[in-house]
This record gives sequence, structure tokens and C-alpha cells, in this order.
Amino acid sequence: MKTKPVFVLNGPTLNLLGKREPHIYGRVTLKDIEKMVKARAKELSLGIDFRQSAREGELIEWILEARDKASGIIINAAAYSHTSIAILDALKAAELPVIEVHLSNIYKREAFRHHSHVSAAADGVIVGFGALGYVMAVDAMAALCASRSETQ
Ligand code: CA2
Repeated sequence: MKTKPVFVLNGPTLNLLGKREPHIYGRVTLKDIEKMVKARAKELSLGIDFRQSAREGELIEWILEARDKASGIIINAAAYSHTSIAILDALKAAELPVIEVHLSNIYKREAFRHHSHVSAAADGVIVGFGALGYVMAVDAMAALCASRSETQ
């Protein structure tokens, strides 16, 4: 049986990575991150479905699509992390391993970034490592999926 891919979901404005505010988010583009993630996933025999949207509703539809079509979700919901109970509810409904990623260390930034609703649905959270955080998330997801399949 073919294993389902991991969905890597990215929220608003992350499509501008590498093009604006490099002092906060670095010079790596989202396309670069997609390539890094896919290269690491290939080494671990994982498939990746990498997507970005500015629309909360679209991100929610992708999370619910993942319920049937993915083996896990890696998500950087960007600013929706701090505001969206709807994304939290969808992640809980997906009943999949979830890893939250933030490029920047949200705890070193403004107080309104210190709380993430997404974290309440996440198995683990990786913050502050820039693009490397996404690659770390792929490693962590491989371990989570392996331990899930051992217990099922
Ligand atoms: O550090 C992260 O990954 C964030 O999720 C990024 C979000 C921010 O709202 C979160 O608090 C932390 C912002 C993404 C916007 O990305 C930009 C990229 C280039 C230029 C401007 C914004």
C-alpha cells in the first residue's frame, strides 16, 4: 500500500519569504523551503504535498482534506496561529499527527505573537530555527508516523 503524503501548509504572506523583511525571516524563499523539505522527505521515504494560502477557509479545507489524504500535517499558519480557533478546530478534527513550525522565535517578539491556538492541536512545536525548522519538522513527523504505525 502506498503511504499517504505529509501535508505542509503555509499561511498568509509566507509567499513573500526572502523578498521582504529579511532581518526577521531570512533570505530563503518559500520555494527554497519546499525544495529542502522534499529533499529530506525523500531520504526518509516520505511524500510531501506543500501548499500556501492567504485564506483561512482554504487552509481549513486543506486540513480537512488531509484527514483522508495525508499521514500528518506540518503547519505554519502564520498570523492565523494567533487568531484562528477555526484552524484549531479543524486540526483537532483531522485526527492526525500535527507539527507546528514558526520561522522566527515568536516568544522573542511582540506579546500578541506569544500565544498560538494551533499549539493546542500540535504534537510538537518548532520555533526560531528559520527554514531549518521545516526540515526538523520532517524528521519529527517521520518519527511520529513510525510510532503511530507500530501501535496500530
Ligand atoms: O515566524 C513565523 O513563521 C510566523 O508564523 C510568521 C508570520 C507571523 O505572523 C507569525 O507571528 C510568526 C508572518 C508571516 C509573514 O511572512 C512574511 C514574509 C516576508 C515578508 C513579510 C512577512
